[in-house]
Amino acid sequence: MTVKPFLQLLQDSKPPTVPPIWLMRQAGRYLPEYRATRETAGGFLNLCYTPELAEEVTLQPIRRYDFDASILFADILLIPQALGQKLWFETGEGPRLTPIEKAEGLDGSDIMSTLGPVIETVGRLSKSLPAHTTLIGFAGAPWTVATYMVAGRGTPDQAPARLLAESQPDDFQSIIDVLVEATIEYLCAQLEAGAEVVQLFESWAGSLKGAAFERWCIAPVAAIIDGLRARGFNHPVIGFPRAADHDMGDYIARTKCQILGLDTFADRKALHRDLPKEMIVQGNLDPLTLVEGGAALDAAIDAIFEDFDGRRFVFNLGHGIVPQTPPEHVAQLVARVRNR
Ligand code: 1CP
Repeated sequence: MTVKPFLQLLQDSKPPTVPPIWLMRQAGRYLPEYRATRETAGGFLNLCYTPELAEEVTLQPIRRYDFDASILFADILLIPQALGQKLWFETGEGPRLTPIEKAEGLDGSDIMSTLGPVIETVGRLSKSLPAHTTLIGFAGAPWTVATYMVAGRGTPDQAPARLLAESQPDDFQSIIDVLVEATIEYLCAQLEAGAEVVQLFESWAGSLKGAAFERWCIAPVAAIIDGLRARGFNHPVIGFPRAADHDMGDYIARTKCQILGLDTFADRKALHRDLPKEMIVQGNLDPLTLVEGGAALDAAIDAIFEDFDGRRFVFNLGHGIVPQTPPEHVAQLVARVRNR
């Protein structure tokens, strides 16, 4: 049996000398081969929904860097589209959706007819990945996905969703409930097709505090993880509540995620001191330090090893790779992590 370093980390009680490494957005525009395949696909959504091309772009960073984990190529906004909301990508501007204020009009009865090709991509990857590479599936966490559904686009402060959640909590809850059910179904299908771990991306956790954080971030993620367990899927889950340092203890206690993703600005020393010592963390190199490269990159990598000394961790960035990242800096990073 080939050892998969990523899954092995979860089995062992002590940290390995070399931690498993993968990077958020490891497939993407910083790679010339990604840009070429995206061109062939004729747009980002076509790329997501064409299994052989989505498989190809997922494999590209694995061929270059031999990461320990591979993340399915798709997007968190495919679920709203599968629920019937109109989704398109404006060139150079990011996603656009027709904004909604309640669940009326969303139809969760047949999401797999839209998401089927993504599941086919997972099945292909589970056969084509190297034997030591772990396949990570994913979905957006409901709050983050809802911020896009309500605003119809990415927003700096998530104001439309926050306002709706405050002023019409029942309507907002109805959207979250539909998302929880759809996400359970989608993740179960990914796991059934061969994903070995799933990550829930809560990119906008930082815009909620206190009771709102409990209700809209923690409770839906806990319901999704419970839902997976109730259906017999006991796979590890990575929770990534970005910019929610203040509430990490509650988040891990209530969601029971196995790995906690830390964003770029997370206070590593404080978290290492305060989190249960068996909790596995993932992160949190600044993506801009990866753009910089050189001695600054080496020093930042070493600081992560020092700060997490004695704890099991997965080496990753604190957020996704940015398009201007020189591919050779990623090679430098992987070599440094593996050969320190
Ligand atoms: O090629 C292109 O021009 C599209 C750029 C792109 C890519 C490469 C988008 C549009 N999505 C993706 C892929 C993607 N998105 C993955 C694939 C796997 C990998 O990591 O390699 C994943 C996991 C995501 C997740 C995602 N999509 C998140 C959560 C993580 C994060 O970055 O915070 C979010 C918020 C999205 C929405 C989205 N999709 C794309 C963009 C540009 C955005 C952000 C929009 C915004 O807020 O302005």
